[in-house]
This record gives sequence, structure tokens and C-alpha cells, in this order.
Amino acid sequence: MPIQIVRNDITKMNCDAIVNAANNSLLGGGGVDGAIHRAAGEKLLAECKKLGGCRTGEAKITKAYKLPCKYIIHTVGPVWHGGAYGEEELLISCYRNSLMLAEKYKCKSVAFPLISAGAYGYPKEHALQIAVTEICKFLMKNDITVYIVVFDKDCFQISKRLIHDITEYIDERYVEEHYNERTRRLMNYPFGGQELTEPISLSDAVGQIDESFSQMLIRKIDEKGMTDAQCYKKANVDRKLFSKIKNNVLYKPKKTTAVAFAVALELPFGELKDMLSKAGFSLTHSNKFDIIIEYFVKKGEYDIFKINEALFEFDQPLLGI
Ligand code: AR6
Repeated sequence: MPIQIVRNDITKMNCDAIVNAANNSLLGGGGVDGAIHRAAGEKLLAECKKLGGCRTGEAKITKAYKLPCKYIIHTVGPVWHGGAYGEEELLISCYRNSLMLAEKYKCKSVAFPLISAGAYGYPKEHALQIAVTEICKFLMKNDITVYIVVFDKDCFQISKRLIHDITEYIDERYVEEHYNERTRRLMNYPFGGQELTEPISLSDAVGQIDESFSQMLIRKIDEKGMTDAQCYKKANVDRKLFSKIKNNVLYKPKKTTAVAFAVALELPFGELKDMLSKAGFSLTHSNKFDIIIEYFVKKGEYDIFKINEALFEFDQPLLGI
């Protein structure tokens, strides 16, 4: 099952478990810890007192009391001291140990805050990268849904350089498209007549009839030597949805799903557009989502989580799911 990145207050998450970025005492504090204790009520503190604290990198579980979830997994992230004091390994352990506990308690959905990325000072971008990497590794072997909950947009800053590059890319293409649109309109309506629709070539039309999205997907998975699971996991799509697509030759996925598969298959831009057309979609320069996809694919960058970070930053729908 996939990772979902959501902007929310973690105490509002209605899933099996939420993770708390606690301190060694487990007796509450500020940030997300304070919010969780306040929302869960005093009984949480009473249970925490019996746990005897928690070492950095480890995790302990309690009931959730007044919260909508069933469990709270308390983990203690490292304090950032510059990176040379084993911070990364400790943060990795937080994710691994929390996920292991979630599995042990048969949780089907877990929500994480960005551990250590607040009061403990871990650089946010790096903290997010570790979260995504560790959660992905876990999801390769386990069928659960994991949410990364970010509180505000600042928690989720992709590198300034990347934002700059994408913004520039969008700006250039918006201009190009609007110019072309204007020119096309002028050419198509010289006397105020109706716009001419661009004819689709016969071979394209036949191609679209010959092979459906579902068939192309299965063919490409075979050609790439991937297993089905490798492909849908890489696409951040869950097994049930993949089965639906596979078993229904005429299934029409959402655009975000269709793009996710094309990205997981690492299709070059032309083939990606071809695959999208099988699901009835195209990419244009008149919306940011399309331009961002084009930006990454043309650069040969197929990491879906990186693409999703950028889509998130630009308030666009995310791939997969
Ligand atoms: N929901 C989701 N995310 C939140 C929320 C919320 N309600 N509140 C804050 N965040 P922090 P740490 C984000 O400081 O760095 C406590 O005092 C926040 O924006 O809560 O691991 C403990 O007792 C940030 O991105 O945890 C410890 O002493 C992330 O959650 C210490 O802070 C983590 O920020 C732990 O520090």
C-alpha cells in the first residue's frame, strides 16, 4: 500500500495508529507531543508514566484514549548536533521501530509526523527524505497505508533550487502555450468561425483501439522485466486498484494513476503520452501538473516521491494512491 502525504494536525488522523515525536521521559512536552497529550487526555500520561521512558531511536506503544485512532506509538528522535553524532542512524531506527510496532499490533494505517524536524532541529528536507526512504522500504514487504503528516507548508520544503528550476520551467511553458493558443485561435477563427479540432492520425486512432490502457500496462511491465508488485508499489498504487485495472481490459484510471504507472515504468516522454492517451488523457502546457510531470520525465527523473514532493509544493494532485 502506498504512502500518502497529507497536510493536517496529526491528532485528527483517523487511522489505526499515530506516531508521537516524544522525548526520553515520555511524559509529554511541546510540539506534536504536547498536541497529542492534550487531545488524548490525562489517561495517556498515566499510561506513559508506567513505561519507564524510552531510549532515542526506540519506540513504545500506548492506547490512544480520546483520539480517533487506536494506538499511539511513541518514538524519540535524535537531537540534531550537526550530523556527525549518529543522528541519521537514530532517525532511521525511529521509523523502523515504529513500523515494526505497528505491524506487531496489526495496524493497517499509520500516520507519522516529521520526527525530529521541529524542536530537535533536524534539517527538514533531510528528515523528510529519511522518512520516505524508510517507509518505502517497509512498504515493499508490508501491506499497510502510511501517512506522512505535515503540519504546515514550511515543514515540507523541497530544495529551493528545485523549486526555482520548476518554476522557471512552468513559466517558460505557460508563455509558450499561451502564445501558441493565441496564434492558433487567430488562425482558426479568422472570420469568427468555429475552432477546428485537430484531427488525430489514423494510425493513432487504430493504436488506441488496438490496445487499451490495461493491456499496455501489462505489456510494459513484461517488457521491463518487472513483477506486478514491483510496478504498483513503485507507482505508489495499492494492490486492489492494480487488480481492478489488470482484470478489466477497459478500465479507465484517474489521470494521477495513469501517470504514476507510466512513471513507475520509466517510460520516455513520448511513450508516457501514448500511455496516457489510452486512458483518454493528454499533457498540455496549460496546467502546472502536466508541466511538472514533463519536467521530471524529460530529465529522466522517475522517483515518484520526489515528483510528489514537487507536486505538493505547487499544490497539485499527487501521483498514485
Ligand atoms: N500535527 C502534525 N505535525 C505537527 C504537529 C501536529 N499537531 N505539531 C507539530 N508538528 P516537534 P521533534 C510538526 O517539535 O523535533 C517535544 O517537546 C512540527 O512542525 O513536535 O521530534 C517533545 O517532547 C515538526 O515538523 O518534534 C520533545 O522534547 C514535527 O511535527 C521534542 O519536542 C516535529 O516537531 C521533540 O522534537
